[in-house]
Amino acid sequence: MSSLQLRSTTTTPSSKMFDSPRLGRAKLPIFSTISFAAILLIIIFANSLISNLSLHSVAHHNNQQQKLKSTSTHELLSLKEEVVTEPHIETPSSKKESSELEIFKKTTLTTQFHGRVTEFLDDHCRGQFFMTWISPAKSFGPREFLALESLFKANPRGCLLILSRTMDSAFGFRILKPLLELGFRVLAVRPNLSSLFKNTPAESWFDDIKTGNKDPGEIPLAQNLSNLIRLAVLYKYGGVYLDTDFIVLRNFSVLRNSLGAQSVDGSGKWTRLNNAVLVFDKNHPILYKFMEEFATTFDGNKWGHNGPYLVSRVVEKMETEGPKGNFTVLPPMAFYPVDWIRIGGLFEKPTNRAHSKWIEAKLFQLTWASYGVHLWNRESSRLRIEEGSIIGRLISSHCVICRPIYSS
Ligand SMILES: *[C@@H]1O[C@H](CO)[C@@H](O)[C@H](O)[C@H]1NC(C)=O
Ligand SMILES: *[C@@H]1O[C@H](CO)[C@@H](O)[C@H](O)[C@H]1NC(C)=O
Ligand SMILES: *[C@@H]1O[C@H](CO)[C@@H](O)[C@H](O)[C@H]1NC(C)=O
Ligand SMILES: CC(=O)N[C@H]1CO[C@H](CO)[C@@H](O)[C@@H]1O
Repeated sequence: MSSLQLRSTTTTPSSKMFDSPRLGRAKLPIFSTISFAAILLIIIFANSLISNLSLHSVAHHNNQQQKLKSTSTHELLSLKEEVVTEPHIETPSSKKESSELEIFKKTTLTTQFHGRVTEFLDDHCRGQFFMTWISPAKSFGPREFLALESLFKANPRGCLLILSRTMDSAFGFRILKPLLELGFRVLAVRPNLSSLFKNTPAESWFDDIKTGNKDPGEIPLAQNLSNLIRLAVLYKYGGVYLDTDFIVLRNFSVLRNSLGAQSVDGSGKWTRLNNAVLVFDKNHPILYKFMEEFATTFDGNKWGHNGPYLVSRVVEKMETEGPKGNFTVLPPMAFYPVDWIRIGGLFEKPTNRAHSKWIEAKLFQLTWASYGVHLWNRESSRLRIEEGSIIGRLISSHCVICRPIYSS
């Protein structure tokens, strides 16, 4: 109960709108009791999280914490949310053009792809991290850079490979250079999709798209490719995939073969998984299944169909077939501690005492119980980071270069 009440002091209009009336604003006098209870709960929770329990066992201890809102509201709202993390995408305007897309072009860089990746991911990497970037390099802004900083703050020995045609350029190099100068290992690589998808279920799907046999749909192909590339790159090389709107708060070395739920029902059973964070060993069978599902059910016109819905579909199927698969579904607290609807609240400066206390408690909770925070870029990219806000404070304590953020 405690963390529910804790949430209710959020001041975003949108969250008020969706809170149930019985959760109305918390009153000041009860607040310290609540904070105390919350802290206890969080400590218990953090411990169970750290010991890497499955969603079910964690939820068993904490299911009262997870009652967010009714499933029907959720279903209604989730339609809007499963959108893009990357704006400004080049759109193929017709089928004919698809074979001429930049992303299919052969260049010296694409032919060197596999060699560059294996050379970069050497024995000195304490973790292999991957991101994709499909927008122009000039759109890789301060927010995305903060995601990189937070990754290296908590995982200084990690190696980050950004699969991107646009960032694998002189311009992209200039963006990443400050991190390289500090000794962090990051490289943007233009992918060779044929070699990435070779000997996977994605191979024939990709051939069809390339030759124009399959309609890529109205929604930009590149976005859907990003959903597939993350699966293929983990399948081929193994490691951690992260969206560029994910602020890392913890060292990922304890995680293996895991993905996260973004929502759970009253009993603690997940209702939607997300693919913004994926941690898998090379050749993990579930990645193969994800790609198989992608290739057989691809629908370029349905929001989320090849992304978050896809991983949810496959995992659900596997769970109904019985316990197997050797992977862990982590509770929302792990990667998606804040619902996309409420994400705005994290960007707001404290407005009164109750709000300040709520911010402290939330920061404490995030710091101890979450591996990171997905920022739902679609909802939050235009929000200003206010001074003293949760995001502002998290970023100041999880940066490595630490440029001023309150203007960005
Ligand atoms: C991708 O790599 C393969 C070798 O692995 C090479 O034969 C092919 O030409 C490359 N394709 C592109 C587009 O560079
Ligand atoms: C994670 O933390 C451990 C222990 O502090 C450290 O040895 C390891 O290098 C860290 N991982 C990364 C990727 O930096
Ligand atoms: C299951 O995954 C764990 C790591 O998450 C690994 O240590 C173990 O060997 C795997 N077991 C099987 C049967 O693949
Ligand atoms: C069929 C399908 O999943 N299309 C997707 C293309 O990419 C966007 C962005 O990720 C998705 O929202 C669409 O659903």
